[in-house]
Amino acid sequence: MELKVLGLVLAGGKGTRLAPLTAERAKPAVPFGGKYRIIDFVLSNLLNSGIYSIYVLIQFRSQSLLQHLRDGWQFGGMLQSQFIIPVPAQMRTLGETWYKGTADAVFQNANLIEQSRPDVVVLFGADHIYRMDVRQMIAYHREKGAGVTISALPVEKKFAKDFGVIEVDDDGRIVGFHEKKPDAPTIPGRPDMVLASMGNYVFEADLLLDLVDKDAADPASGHDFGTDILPNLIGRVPMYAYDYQTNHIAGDPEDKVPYWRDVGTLDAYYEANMDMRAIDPPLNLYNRQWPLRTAGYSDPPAKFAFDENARRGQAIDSILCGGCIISGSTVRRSVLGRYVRVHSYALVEDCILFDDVEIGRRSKIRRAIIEKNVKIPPDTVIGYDIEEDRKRWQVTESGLVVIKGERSPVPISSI
Ligand code: ADQ
Repeated sequence: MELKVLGLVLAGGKGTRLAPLTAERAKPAVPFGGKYRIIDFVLSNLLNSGIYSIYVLIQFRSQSLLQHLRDGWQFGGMLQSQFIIPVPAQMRTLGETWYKGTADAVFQNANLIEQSRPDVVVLFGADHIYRMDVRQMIAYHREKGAGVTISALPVEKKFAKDFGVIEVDDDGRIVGFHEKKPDAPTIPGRPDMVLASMGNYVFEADLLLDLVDKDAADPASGHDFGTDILPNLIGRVPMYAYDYQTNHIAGDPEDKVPYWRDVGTLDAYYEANMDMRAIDPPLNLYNRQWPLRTAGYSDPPAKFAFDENARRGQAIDSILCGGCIISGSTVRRSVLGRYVRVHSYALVEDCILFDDVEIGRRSKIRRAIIEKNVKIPPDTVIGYDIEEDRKRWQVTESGLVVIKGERSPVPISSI
C-alpha cells in the first residue's frame, strides 16, 4: 500500500548546555564533524529514507539555521511534493510569543498537516547524531497497528534523568513512560540500563491532530510530548517502542553499528566529534549508500605546505575541510572546519577548530574547542595547564577548554 508520509522536524531547541556554541545559533545549527551541522543528520536520514516532504519547525536564534538550510537543503521545484521548508514560529495563539513546548509547536502548525493529508507523520528531533532508515520504523509501526511508535535504545541508568524512559511488554507495546525521572524503572534483567526514547516519533496523522488539539485546550498541560502527551496515552492508544539497535541497518549492510548520540553537553559533543575522526568510526561518513548531506560550498581543497625551516605540514588521524592550510605544523586527532590556518611550528592535538580559525606560529593547543573566526596569537599555549586556562576561558568538567567565537563579517553588495 502506498503511504503518504509527512516529516516534521523539531529544530527549536535552545541547547543551553552547549553554550557558548549556542550563543548565536540554535542547537541544530551547531557545526559537527567539520563540515556538517547537527540538523544534517536527521534531514539526511529522512531523505535517504525516501521522505521528501519535510517542514522544519524553528524558533530561537534561527538565523544561522535558516542560512544553512538555504545553503544546503533547498530543493524541489520539479515536484511539488518535494520540499524542505523552514517554518518560523507562527504565533497563532494571541498573546503568546514563542511555542510553549513541542506539542504546542505542532498544534500551532496543524494546518500544515491538515493541508497535506498524510497517513503518518514522522515527528523527529533535530538534536542527534545517528544514522537511521526511517522506512524500517514506519514499517514496524504499521505492522503493529500502532497509533504512535517511539524509537528507543538502552542507555545507562544514570542517564534516566535526561531522557524519556520507556517500559515495554514482551510484544514491544509501551506500558510505561517516565520523562526525565532519575528513578525510572530499568530494563528487566538489566538492572544497570533503561530503555530511552530517542525523541523520534511516528504518529498516525489523525491521532496526532486530535492529541495536540486536546492538549492545547488543557490548561493543566505543559504542552510537551515527553512530559504531557506520551505518559497520558498509556493504555489508551496502541503505542509501541521501535528497537533501534536490533532493527536498524541503513545503507551499506557491512556498516551496521547502531550509533546514536545525544550531543547535549560540551563533553558529549566533543566525544562524538572525536568518534567521527577515528580510524574506524562507529558512524562512517564514507558510507556512500547512506550519504550525509550538507551545504556544498565551492571551497578550494585542503593543503599541506612544506616550510623550509619548520619542515612539513601534516595532519594525522584528523578530519579537515576545504580551504584549510597546514603549513610547517602538525595536527593530530582533530576535527578542522573550513578555511582553518595552522602556521609553522604549531602543534594542534585532540581539538575541534571551527571555520576560519587561525593558529599562530609556535602555538601549542591540546583538548580545545575553538569557535568560528578566533585568531590564536603566536606562542599561545592552551590545554597544558588547566588552572591557568580557567582564568581566561571556559573549561568543562573533563578539562576541555572552550573558546568563544567572533561574529563573521557578512559581505554585502555595494552600488
Ligand atoms: P529533550 O531533547 O530534552 O527530550 P526537548 O527539549 O523538548 O526535549 O527537545 C526535543 C526536540 O524538539 C529537539 O530537537 C529540540 O531542538 C526541539 N524543540 C524543543 N523545543 C521546541 C519548540 N518549542 N519548538 C520546536 N522545536 C523544539 C526529548 C524527549 C525525551 C527523549 C529525548 C531524546 O522529550 O523523552 O528521551 O528527547 O533526546
